[in-house]
Amino acid sequence: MGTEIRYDPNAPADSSAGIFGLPFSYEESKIVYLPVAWEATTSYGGGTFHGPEAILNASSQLDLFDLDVKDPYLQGLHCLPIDPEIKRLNSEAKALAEPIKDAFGDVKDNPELQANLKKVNGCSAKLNQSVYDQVMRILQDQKIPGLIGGDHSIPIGAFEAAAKVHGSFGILHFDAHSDTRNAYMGFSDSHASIMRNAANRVSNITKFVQVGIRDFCEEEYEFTKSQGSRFEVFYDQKIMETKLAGTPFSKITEEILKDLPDKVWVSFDIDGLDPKFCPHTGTPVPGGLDYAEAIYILKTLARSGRKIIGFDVVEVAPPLDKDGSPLEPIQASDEWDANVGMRLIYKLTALSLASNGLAKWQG
Ligand SMILES: [Mn+2]
Repeated sequence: MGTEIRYDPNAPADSSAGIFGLPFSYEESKIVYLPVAWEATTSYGGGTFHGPEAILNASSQLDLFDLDVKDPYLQGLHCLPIDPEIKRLNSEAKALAEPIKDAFGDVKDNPELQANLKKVNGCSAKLNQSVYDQVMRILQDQKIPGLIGGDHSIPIGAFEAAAKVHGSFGILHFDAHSDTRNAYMGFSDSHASIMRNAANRVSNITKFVQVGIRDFCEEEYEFTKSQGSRFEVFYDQKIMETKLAGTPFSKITEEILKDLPDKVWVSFDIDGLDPKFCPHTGTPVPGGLDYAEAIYILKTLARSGRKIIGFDVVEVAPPLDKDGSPLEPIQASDEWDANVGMRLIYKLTALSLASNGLAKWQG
């Protein structure tokens, strides 16, 4: 078992190497990341299109030693290239979506906008198919997929592939937003609809546990309630009130995890965290989890005997200049969002491997 390694983790990273400065090929790797540069339907701030590239650039700064899991990188970590065709499709869809967003999705008396909307939804369908195909290949090759967004619309194809390969599973969803809107602004695959689409399209997802939710509309509140025990929402306000009243966070974590099934996909919208960890994300909301709290929940999940079958980290966005290009990181703060994102991805990687028995726990 394991890849024969000729790699010195104590040496500074070679910046020409792959993610986290590592040299592994697809074939040599147990974890394969799929970067998805996509923000066609984002409604507020842009920038998450540049998330994958920013995260890859920041990732060479990481020290590979992990206090929880022994040498996670020894199992091979490989990032697929950012697909130029998806970038092109994103630009096309974004340009078509712009006037629809300007009209707040009101297209009913405007045949031109209706045609645009149809095309945008067609672009999303192509993206979904591409993600499905690539995640299917990763899963069939018995590797664990990790998606790097991009906006939160990107993992639907991955959920569908996971459902085919794994059968039933649950989603542990970190987010400030419920993401259960019905085709927000008419977009069938809005980032604000991902969990509703997952619920409607993927019957094998038997449980949704949502954590950190603090920005949602009545329609979403009613939708999640209408799903009965399939949806369990841990609103940020409830978590914080319970914590402030003196309940230990370990107890809160136990509550969050207790009804998840054996197989779990982690869908992590970075804005589930306190915005101090993601100041440039598209739709920041005050409140949210501390980084250490999120990691504690994930570690407890991985330690519980459940398997993490895959994950996505989405909505990470670097700061942009006036023309919408990412700033050259001239100071550490320019890289902060990507720095947090890549560390979260590495921790999810380590915990996924350990939860599947592919890496050992430390001590
Ligand atoms: Mn989201």
